[in-house]
This record gives sequence, structure tokens and C-alpha cells, in this order.
Amino acid sequence: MLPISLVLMTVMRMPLDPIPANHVVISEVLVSPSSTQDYFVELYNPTGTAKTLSLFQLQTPLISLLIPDGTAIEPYSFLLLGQVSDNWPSAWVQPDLWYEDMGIRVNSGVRLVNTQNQAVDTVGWGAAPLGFYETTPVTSPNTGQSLERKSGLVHNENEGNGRDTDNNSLDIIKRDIPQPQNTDSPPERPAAGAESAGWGMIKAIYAG
Ligand SMILES: [Ca+2]
Ligand SMILES: [Ca+2]
Repeated sequence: MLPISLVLMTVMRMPLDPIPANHVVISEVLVSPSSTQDYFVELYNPTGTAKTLSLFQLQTPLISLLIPDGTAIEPYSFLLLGQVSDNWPSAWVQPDLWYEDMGIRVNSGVRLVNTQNQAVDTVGWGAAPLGFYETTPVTSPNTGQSLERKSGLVHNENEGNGRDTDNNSLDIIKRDIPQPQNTDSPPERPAAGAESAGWGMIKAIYAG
């Protein structure tokens, strides 16, 4: 029988699922809009405290978009950045921030950068360039599909988008019908007590 410390070490080395992230995440991106859509990036605060985005930047390989001084996201809430166009669907909520060109392209990525020039979160798709994805990019979406961050190991529509293992291919799914949410959208709280499947396994080993 293995010493208990070795058993525990083995368990701890398994990829635990940190739910939710303790920072603002990129929660949804429309990469390839149809002719009746336009580009957007949605941000989400999975924590119970307001988070500042004052003078942060949203960067693509082509462009850096400044988030205005004083911008913040309330707990479990959203912020929507959209591209100015005639194609913005009337059924969608309005962006909180408009940009003329968001610089979003196929085989690319977006990252949220803080005032210390550190990437807070990154999402890349297809053959994304280095620095614009986490571990493995998600595969390219079809036209009209958005990329959405999951709420947890199993995605639940009402529990936000707080899953962030820093592997885009594991954290991001595709939506056939995009759902941009803005600062006025109802908050979505991550599931309580969902620390990780790993904790359950540790408890099971001790119980056994
Ligand atoms: Ca991340
Ligand atoms: Ca959304």
C-alpha cells in the first residue's frame, strides 16, 4: 500500500478544475459574423467583488482597444464591447463600448491586458498566433457561431462563464445562436460549492 502522502501527491498533480476564475474573463466572442451580425467581445466577472477595467486594453494581433478610465464590472456581471455597424441585430442588447474596428479575424485571438501590461485572459481560435491563445486554441467556429466560455466542467446557461483552466480548447464551446450580454443583463452566479471534481476524489480516498 502506498503511503498516504504519496497518494495525496498523486491526486494533487491531476488537473483540478478551478471554478470559478478569480479574475475577469473573456466570456464570449463573435469571430465570424453573418451578414446580419457584427463583431463583439463580452467580458464577465465571475467573482463576488467589482473588478476595475480602467485603462485596460483589449488586444488582437492587429489592434489595441482602450477601455475607458473608470470602467468596472459588478459581481457576476458582464461588459459588452461591440463593433459599430448597421448590422447590429435589434434583438441583441446594445454594447457598453463601441469600437469602429475591433481587429477580429479568422485564425486569431483576443486578450485582455491590465495596466501592468499583463494578460488577464486570452482566447484564441484556429491557427492563432503565439501570445493570442492559452495552451491550445479552440477550433475555428462556423459563420454566425460565437465562442463561449463554459460555466464549469459541465456548462450551465444560468451559471455564468467562470471556467478558466488556461486551455482554450477545454474551456470554450461554440454557440449556434450568440448571446451577447451587457452591463444591464441579469448577473449570473457560478454554482456554489463547485470547487472541483478533484476535491471529491480526495474526500473519497480519505473516506476509503
Ligand atoms: Ca485564462
Ligand atoms: Ca454571453
